[in-house]
Amino acid sequence: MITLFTMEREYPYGTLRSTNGSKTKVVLEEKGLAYTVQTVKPGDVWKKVPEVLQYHPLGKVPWIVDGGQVVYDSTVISEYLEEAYPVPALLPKDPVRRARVRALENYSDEGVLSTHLPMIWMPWWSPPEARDEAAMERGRERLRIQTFPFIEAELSGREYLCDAFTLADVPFMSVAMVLAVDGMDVSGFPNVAAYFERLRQRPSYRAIDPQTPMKQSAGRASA
Ligand SMILES: N[C@@H](CCC(=O)N[C@@H](CS)C(=O)NCC(=O)O)C(=O)O
Repeated sequence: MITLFTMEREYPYGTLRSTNGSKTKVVLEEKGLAYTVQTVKPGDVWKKVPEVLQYHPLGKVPWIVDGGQVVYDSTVISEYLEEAYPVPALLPKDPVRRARVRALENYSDEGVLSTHLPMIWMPWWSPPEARDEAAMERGRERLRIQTFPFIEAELSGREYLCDAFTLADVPFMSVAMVLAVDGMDVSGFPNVAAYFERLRQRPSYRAIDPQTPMKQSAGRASA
């Protein structure tokens, strides 16, 4: 049984989840693996307490424990799960296509999940009166100017970023989750808008859907 350590918290407008932890949850779900979720207190992550640092030396989530083995960093976890549990495959076999998947996954991690997206997502974890709306709008503007034109073009003639659903699409499951709460209008990017709807229709999205309460999303295979 795999244990996923991540941050999740219930709010009146839905269950908010770590975007990187959500990546791991989606991969576990797509592979149909049995897992349980242990929530880590956001305060313990921000304060980098020893109980977190002993598992993740950067003091972040997610990490997993699989058969006593600790693996941290969502991208490394995805690659680990792909190698340890190869069916169904989330990476193509062809080296050129594998490189495309990895490049797009890296683009989303570096260019969206660790940059523009937290500008929108972090304030949702605070009370409405504490939110800096102007900063949130700057995050949306960066998605509009930098991210969505690129993704719109990459999706031309494709349902997913590398044709079939792969690890390249996993970070965008988290973007779809964030924007479901935020309500950002993406209609100016028809391929992107249809892609988000397609991602939200996948059974694995249910585990990170803000409408799914914490206790119902702790790994369907473990219930
Ligand atoms: N590259 C890491 C990034 C992990 C990350 O930034 N996680 C956030 C939560 S989504 C976190 O723990 N932030 C706390 C911090 O940066 O101190 C991954 O992909 O797992």
